[in-house]
Amino acid sequence: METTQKKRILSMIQPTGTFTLGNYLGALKNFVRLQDDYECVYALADLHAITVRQEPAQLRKNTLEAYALLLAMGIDLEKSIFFIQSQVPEHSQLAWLLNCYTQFGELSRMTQFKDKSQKHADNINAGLFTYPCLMAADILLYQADYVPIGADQKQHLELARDVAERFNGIYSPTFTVPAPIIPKHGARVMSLQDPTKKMSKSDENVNGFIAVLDSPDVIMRKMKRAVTDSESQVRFAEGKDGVNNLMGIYSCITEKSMEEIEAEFAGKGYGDFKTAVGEAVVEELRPIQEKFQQLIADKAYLEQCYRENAPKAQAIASRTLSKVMKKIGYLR
Ligand code: ATP
Ligand code: LTN
Repeated sequence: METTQKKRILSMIQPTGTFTLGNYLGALKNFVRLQDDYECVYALADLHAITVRQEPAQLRKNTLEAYALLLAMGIDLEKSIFFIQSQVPEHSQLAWLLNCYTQFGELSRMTQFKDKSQKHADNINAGLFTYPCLMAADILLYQADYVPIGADQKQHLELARDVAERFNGIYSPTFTVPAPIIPKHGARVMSLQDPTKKMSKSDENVNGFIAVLDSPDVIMRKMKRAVTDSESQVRFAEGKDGVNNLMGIYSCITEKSMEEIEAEFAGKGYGDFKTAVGEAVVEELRPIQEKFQQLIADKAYLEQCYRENAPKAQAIASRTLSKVMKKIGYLR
């Protein structure tokens, strides 16, 4: 019998295009790191993806590539469960139930809804609005203790906590109330072109983001073009958003502190600094890119992996859903 004392982790990412350095440093790198100390459950949030219109063939391609890319980054199926959300129907089922324990006012305060409805003014669908209920279902189904996310998802996690506490209060303890894990550096990687905005894969200016699969040449070029300031001194300070951002990226990869980075580049210009950051990024991503190319060539292996992992996730999710339905008063 399995007797595990490990706390459980759950996190997901939407398979909506190539992942950026922001996704990697803010969330995905942590997914990999946490696998030894926690029981981890990870998934591709393809149900979430359709809050924005997706072309069917492209969604299929993105999902398979995202699956390969996360394996390439080091998600280890011997240690963790890694599945595709739409293959475990309990997510949709619990999401509906949680919709009825979430207030319109709470959802109206979500900043991502406000941002995305501005960006996609022609398609402000109900799913975009109730998306945090689906995210709460994702987390609560697995009784997760911790959820690794970037800073932009903190508000959604707080809503999941509120809904869990509310449900537990109305009935009896049912859900574990989850806590976020947000990295110290990398939690909010900013655009290289406008360091007051978060780095985003949907940025129309491709120089604003580095994609995890960008070639070394492209990475170095984008780094060299990154917006800095006129001071020409590598130090972490207010008003130096561009430099702060590059220092954050460098720190996240090399694990050097801001003081160590300032000392390393004392007396040097931004040119040397950008080259060093660019090279660190290239070296960090190189093994991931190589592994990705091997994995994406082996579709049969990928299919076998996600097919095996869905029932493992479902075994956990269905237990929680059953408990919830019984408490609400459904005939079983
Ligand atoms: P889009 O740019 O289309 O809004 P996204 O890049 O934000 O999408 P998501 O799937 O929403 O991608 O995010 C996946 C994970 O990556 C989340 O945990 C999120 O917090 C994290 N993340 C996204 N962008 C950044 C960023 N710039 N810095 C740090 N973490 C990020
Ligand atoms: N909403 C997240 C993706 C996501 C997620 C989750 C993250 C869906 N379900 C559960 C953590 C836990 C996003 O858009 N970044």
